Amino acid sequence: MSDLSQLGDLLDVCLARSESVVNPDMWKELAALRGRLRRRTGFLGEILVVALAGGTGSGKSSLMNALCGVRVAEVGIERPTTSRCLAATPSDIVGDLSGFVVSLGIDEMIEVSGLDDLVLVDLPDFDSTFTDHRRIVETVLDVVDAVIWVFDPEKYSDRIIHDSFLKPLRGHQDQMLFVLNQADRLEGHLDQVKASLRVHLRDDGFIDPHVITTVATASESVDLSTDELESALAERLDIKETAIQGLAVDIAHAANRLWQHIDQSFDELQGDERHEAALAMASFVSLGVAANHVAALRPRKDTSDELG
Ligand SMILES: Nc1nc2c(ncn2[C@@H]2O[C@H](COP(=O)(O)OP(=O)(O)OP(=O)(O)O)[C@@H](O)[C@H]2O)c(=O)[nH]1
Ligand SMILES: [Mg+2]
Repeated sequence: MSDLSQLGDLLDVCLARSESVVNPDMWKELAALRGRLRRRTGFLGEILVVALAGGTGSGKSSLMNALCGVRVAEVGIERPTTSRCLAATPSDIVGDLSGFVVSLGIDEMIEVSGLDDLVLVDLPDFDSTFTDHRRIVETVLDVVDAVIWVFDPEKYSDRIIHDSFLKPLRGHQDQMLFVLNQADRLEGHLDQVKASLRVHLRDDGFIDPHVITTVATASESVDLSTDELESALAERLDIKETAIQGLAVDIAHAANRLWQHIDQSFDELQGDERHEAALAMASFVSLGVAANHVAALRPRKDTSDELG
């Protein structure tokens, strides 16, 4: 079990054992921390879970293969090629994935030795006629850390993508990475198309959208180009880790505060009340140790971002 799931379980135990023991406001603060932990970590706290979304043929599966360094997803000429959800995961975390797999409705998982801190989910396209596809994309957004929206040179201004998907999701800008793929096909026009895509995204309601360009298939004359996207993903993981570290510090402080709060009146308690208070204090000690452990695992950064 991961450190973060363990921390979540300990928080649940503390909440159950302390409800009748501590002051209700303090208990509510603890419950709020549990909510923040759940939201921040999704199902895989130490890993960035990223879905690839976009129109059919934009190059989602090709980009997944390029990021994995091996061919894991089917790439095709006939559309749509991908009709099922496929996840590529680092090899050693499959045991932690069951909740995630169920909630996303993932059909197939492939372990990729080259992936470190990244789970990639190749989604079916969302402009084909299968309403099922749209449902999958919508479900995924609640669970993943980031979504890479893959555009191609032909359909980057597609109304379905902008009106039905991106506009309603403008509030989730922090989760989005916009990629213009097949950049090799835009020789001489790349800057122009990039600027035009930025205008569309601004019209959708995204503030100062950044567009990353990629080449997801190599040929004799063209190299793969995914460096900028990989840097952006690494940056996302840093932000996520910093947020989790800050949350772990808050949980450690809360555990300490609640332990002291119970301890102050402990001597006056008798019988069952004393027993319950002792159990709650023991749980808060374990929680404090676990939270300090999670906080110490991650490099400390100056940013005091609050994404919870
Ligand atoms: N020139 C060029 N072709 C690309 C690039 N990326 C993908 N392709 C081609 O575009 C076609 C579609 O790629 P896929 O990766 O199957 O696209 P997809 O988005 O997964 O498509 P669906 O599964 O149908 O939704 C394939 O023929 C790829 O070889 C690229 O960067 N440059
Ligand atoms: Mg595909």
